Amino acid sequence: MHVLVFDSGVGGLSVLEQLQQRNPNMQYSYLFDNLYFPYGELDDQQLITRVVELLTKAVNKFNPDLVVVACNSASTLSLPSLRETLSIPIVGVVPAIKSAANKSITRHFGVLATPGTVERSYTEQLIADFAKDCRVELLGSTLLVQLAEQKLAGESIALEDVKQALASWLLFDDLDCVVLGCTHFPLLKDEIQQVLGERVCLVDSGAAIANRVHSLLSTNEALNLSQKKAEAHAYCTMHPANSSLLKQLQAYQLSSLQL
Ligand code: DGN
Repeated sequence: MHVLVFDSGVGGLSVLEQLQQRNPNMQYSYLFDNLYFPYGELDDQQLITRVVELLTKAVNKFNPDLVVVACNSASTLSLPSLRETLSIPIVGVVPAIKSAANKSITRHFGVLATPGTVERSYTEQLIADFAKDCRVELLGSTLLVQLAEQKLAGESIALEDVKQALASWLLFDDLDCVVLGCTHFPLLKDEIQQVLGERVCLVDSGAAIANRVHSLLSTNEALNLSQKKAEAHAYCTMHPANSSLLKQLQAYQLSSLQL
């Protein structure tokens, strides 16, 4: 079984890690579209066109059994077009609002995502469907996405910058849950927790996605018979200029693709 995991940057590696833990016998390819990064700032039509075109070409090239769109910004917009165009299962990653609504005791929680994701009607609908009785704070931050990329590249990041990004939430004393609605943000879990304090529970979609992929693919006998842990290979759409990032990605034998 071959799973193609896709994001605009390296944030989706947080999802890949959960997938590998839950489904160790699958083969993974990780594709990130750094040529168009960051997705959180593209306009809607641009983003749909780019994601559908790129994933159509990638599916033709890699022939995966399933695609995980490990990007909330892309998933909240392009899943219907992707499912219309591609004939294999597409699993999207969207903000874990239902899970936060189930967990929040104060009925006051936050959704931390990219500026694109917090403005989407998809997110509004998730709140209407699952968190009608909650007060929900929405915060879109490109700074946090950049800090996560920096951290993954092995560069040091200032806690003060994380604090600045979350400043408006520090005024709330009853916020008890925060949805990490961008796959970059689990990479900053420790810093976000430190700034918001231990009373705030951080919720992401990684484990739920890993379970979903397991239930979609585990009916296949090949998966159950295979014992070998497959490696993950990473592909990008533009050779990264950042040498520390390249070093961090060495384990994935990164190569750039002309798709
Ligand atoms: N990791 C992406 C997400 O989950 O929305 C966003 C990264 C970006 O392109 N800004």
